[in-house]
Amino acid sequence: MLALLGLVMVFASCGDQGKSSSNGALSSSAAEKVYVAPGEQDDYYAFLSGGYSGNLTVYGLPSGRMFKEIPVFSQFPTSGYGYSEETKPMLNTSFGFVPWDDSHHPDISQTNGELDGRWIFINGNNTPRIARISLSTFETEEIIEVPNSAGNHSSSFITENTEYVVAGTRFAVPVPQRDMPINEYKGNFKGALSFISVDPEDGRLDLKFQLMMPGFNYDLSHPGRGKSHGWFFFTTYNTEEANSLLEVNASQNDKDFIAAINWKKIEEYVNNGGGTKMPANYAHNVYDEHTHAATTTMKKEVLTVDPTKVPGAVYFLPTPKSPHGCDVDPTGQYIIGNGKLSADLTVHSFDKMLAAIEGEKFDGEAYGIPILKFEDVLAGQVKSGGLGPLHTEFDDKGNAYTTFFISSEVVKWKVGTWEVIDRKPTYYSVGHLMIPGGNSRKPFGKYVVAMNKITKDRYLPTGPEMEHSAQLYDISGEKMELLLDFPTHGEPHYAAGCPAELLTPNSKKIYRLDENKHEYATLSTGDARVERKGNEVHVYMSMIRSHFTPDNIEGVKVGDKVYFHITNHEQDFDVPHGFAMIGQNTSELLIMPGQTKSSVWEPKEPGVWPFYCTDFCSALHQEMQGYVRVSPANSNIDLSWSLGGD
Ligand code: RUQ
Ligand code: CUA
Repeated sequence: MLALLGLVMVFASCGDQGKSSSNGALSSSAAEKVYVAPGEQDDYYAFLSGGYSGNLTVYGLPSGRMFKEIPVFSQFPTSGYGYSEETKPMLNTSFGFVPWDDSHHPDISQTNGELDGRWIFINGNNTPRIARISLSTFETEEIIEVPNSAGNHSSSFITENTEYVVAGTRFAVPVPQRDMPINEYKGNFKGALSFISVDPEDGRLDLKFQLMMPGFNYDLSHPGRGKSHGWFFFTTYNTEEANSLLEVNASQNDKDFIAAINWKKIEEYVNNGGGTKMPANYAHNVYDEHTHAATTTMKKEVLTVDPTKVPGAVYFLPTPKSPHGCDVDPTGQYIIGNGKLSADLTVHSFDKMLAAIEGEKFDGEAYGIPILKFEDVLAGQVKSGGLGPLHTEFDDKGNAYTTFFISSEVVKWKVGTWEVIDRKPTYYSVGHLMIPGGNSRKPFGKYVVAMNKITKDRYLPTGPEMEHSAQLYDISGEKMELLLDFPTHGEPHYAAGCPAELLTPNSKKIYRLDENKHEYATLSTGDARVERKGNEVHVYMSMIRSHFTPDNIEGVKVGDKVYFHITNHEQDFDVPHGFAMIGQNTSELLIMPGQTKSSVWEPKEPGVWPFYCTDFCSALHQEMQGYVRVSPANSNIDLSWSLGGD
């Protein structure tokens, strides 16, 4: 099998030099379909995970224009996220300050199974975390660390009323972590599936319970919806529980499992006092839109649930060949396992699953969890003719679209008859794909975006590495039509999209100055001042086009820690100001209208040191500057500050 994969990969990656003749040069109608004239706006938002950038990028469809990079798990000097005093706590973990992660699967909040456009969630895969981002401010508002986990990959998918966002561990680990021989993995490591509740009002996250599953690798997951609401489905691989050379050793079993979790049942069990509290240590970081600052709370306990203690809550559905994606169709009836070492897709039936459970027709058990019979739960197989299926999305007309990594294509097939309707090449080696709303009861079946792993010849070369590439297809007709290539940033895994009008009315334009509750805010220029507390100097500064108040400061000494707390007094849309100080060992601050941000500077040498606004904000932006006089440590020059000589 591996030799075959290798062969096909070589074929797939070298086969298409330039555009193949069947696709031809793009017709002018394709160009018109993606052309968004100057001044006009796109129809859809697309949020692409940034993969190893740790962030989330925002695009418009159909133009493929990138609008923004939202910093989530990584420090972002462009805005000062993770550098400013207010945002540093967002990156706290039980491992200390961790300023990077690998972000994978964004998912937009839902109400009644439809996108509601309130928040978007994304997982940090490396140091397990889940983030919640406001779709009004486009800022990361909350990050919760996930204990007892590693490789937080089968995340961050939400249930149809955003009751929970789940986080499943890819690497099984000892729970609790301890010093033990690696080769005693089998039977001893655990795979935690975490259910994090989302407050319906303010979105606050709380780790409600962790299901301690056998030590398989939990790869991806999707919620049940409609009739299967209340269930969650997770693919597994390495049911062999190998701890070395997984490439070979985790491909031994003909079938791994999809784990079907009745989370409603477990929720009930937990609400009735079930589960075991276990000591833990994990960070919960919350950013407040009114104080403009984040705080970290270290949580010390987690509620764990042993699946064998809740009869009827967890079952295994045998699924061939090391399945990757686990996708549920808009009706909630079908659960698709994308066996990445196989050519066929396996589709399980929710109704059949319930009947098999009812009839107690089991095919043995694994660690006390009943295994259902493959034939009893199988709805059908898609004989795709492709190789290496990874992920499936759905449109609003009963069709499914599956990516094939090895054969580098998107295959369209009919849900229910399983017949293949169309296939189109991707350039190259496609991973995820996204249809706006494609993971909900109500997809918007106009476009699909394919996110590819290999770019090669699609763009002008940029040295040994090229940004990954996405392809946009029109899927409104029977056949898919390739419309556009566009580069992406980092490595997009999944993406989430929605109609533009779902978000635009609520998009925040400014922060109101009269609602600014920052403890160091300077709400009127009369309050601007400089205060000394021992060797700490706090500068209460305001900014407006085109000056800082104050802009001359004297009496600072070598050895001081100077905190600049700067409030932007603008109340106009899209008028941030920046702040940067020469030699400062941090990034700039980019401060939104009405917002306060702080950064620290430790002057090393006596002198007169300038600062300036980094964002070209007015015709007199270049005049938006100032000086700090720094005297020797033993100097007795008093603190003073001024603007325009006053
Ligand atoms: S993965 S290319 Cu991180 Cu979602 Cu499948
Ligand atoms: Cu303010 Cu430039």
